[in-house]
Amino acid sequence: MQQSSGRKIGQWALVVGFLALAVAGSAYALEWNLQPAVTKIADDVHDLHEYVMALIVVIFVGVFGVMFYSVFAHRKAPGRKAANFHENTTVEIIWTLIPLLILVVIAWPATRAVIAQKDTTNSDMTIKVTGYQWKWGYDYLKGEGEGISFVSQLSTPRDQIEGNAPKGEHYLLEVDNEVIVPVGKKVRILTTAADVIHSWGVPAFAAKQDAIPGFIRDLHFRATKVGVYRGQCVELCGKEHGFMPIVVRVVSAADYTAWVGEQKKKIAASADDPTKTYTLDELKARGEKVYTANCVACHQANGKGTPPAFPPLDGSKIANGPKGPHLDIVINGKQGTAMAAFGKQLNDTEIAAVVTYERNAWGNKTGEAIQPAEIRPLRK
Ligand code: HEC
Ligand SMILES: [Cu+2]
Repeated sequence: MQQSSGRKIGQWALVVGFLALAVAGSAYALEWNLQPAVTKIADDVHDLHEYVMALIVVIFVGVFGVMFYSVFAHRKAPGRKAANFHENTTVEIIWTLIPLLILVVIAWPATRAVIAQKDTTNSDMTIKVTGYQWKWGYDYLKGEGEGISFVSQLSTPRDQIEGNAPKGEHYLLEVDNEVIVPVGKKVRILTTAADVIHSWGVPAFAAKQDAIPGFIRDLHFRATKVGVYRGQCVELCGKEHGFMPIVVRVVSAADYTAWVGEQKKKIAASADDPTKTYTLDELKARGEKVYTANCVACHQANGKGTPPAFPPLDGSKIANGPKGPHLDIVINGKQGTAMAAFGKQLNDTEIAAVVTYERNAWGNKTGEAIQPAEIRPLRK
């Protein structure tokens, strides 16, 4: 007797402890709800969430009510004989039908929401999103902004990440180049990736889709409110997975047009004119940049390469011989080796510049300037 009442007190203490924890927990996490919805779909998802939640509460109270009542009312007393009942067809039919009904009333609206979420037809504009370790590339493919493309990277200072500076308001949720879209327009996003699987998602839009190398998936959203909405890569993609946020800035139609105009001007200003003639020094300076961005990983900044895998360019027969074979290997690559066909990645000016640089850097002194106009005829 003594022992069992002690155990009872212990059990009650446990229950009270859990309740206290739950209350304290929810008071602490004041922002317990989903992010405010900014699209019709997100609205539907919230409604669905609340509806299912209510349903679950009813089921919870029903099931646990019966259970606790049974435990209490039919608890075992000394000498009591247990009731013995089997195979009650009515009860079996009821307990099959009720869950079936519950499933239907959940599945019906849920399926409708999922179908609406997947319907990417009739979009006003299309943006391709490419996941990289660890940043996002954006290419505006259809609509007013067609031709705009940029890379968007985390802009939180390293000091904050390493704990040497106080954390900012949008810690790890801020980027250098935001995705700009107009309010009220249906935006279709194509997702893909260049290395491993990433996933593009913005909770306020209820929009999320894996970005898979070699595949194109799509999603859409139509933002109803101007504002800045933040998301993150939501597929574990390696060491900096938590450092590739997504920031979408929804602006008015007029602001969007202005932004597009600005971007187009920038593109025009930075475009290379493939018919222009440059001096040797101009080509070398530009070529060094192209080389640093595209070639140092294998051939090294000092041109010595890492033989035998990656040959040195300093003193190489190709970089010091006739320009034909040199241009050929850079434009077309070398099949079966790591030397890629850079003709697909670089424009005429960049190829002319990098080859000129290689022919005049380190110990290489051909004194030869290769002009962009020479590249076009060599492209296949
Ligand atoms: C991923 C590694 C890699 C990168 C990046 C790379 N290369 Fe190469 N490159 C190679 C390999 C491997 C070879 C040797 C191919 C072979 O077996 O002939 C090579 C050969 C060459 C050669 C011929 C050298 C010789 O003497 O045989 C030239 C010229 C060259 N690369 C230029 C470039 C330029 C210009 C870039 C940047 C735009 C570049 N490479 C980027 C791997 C690379
Ligand atoms: Cu990722």
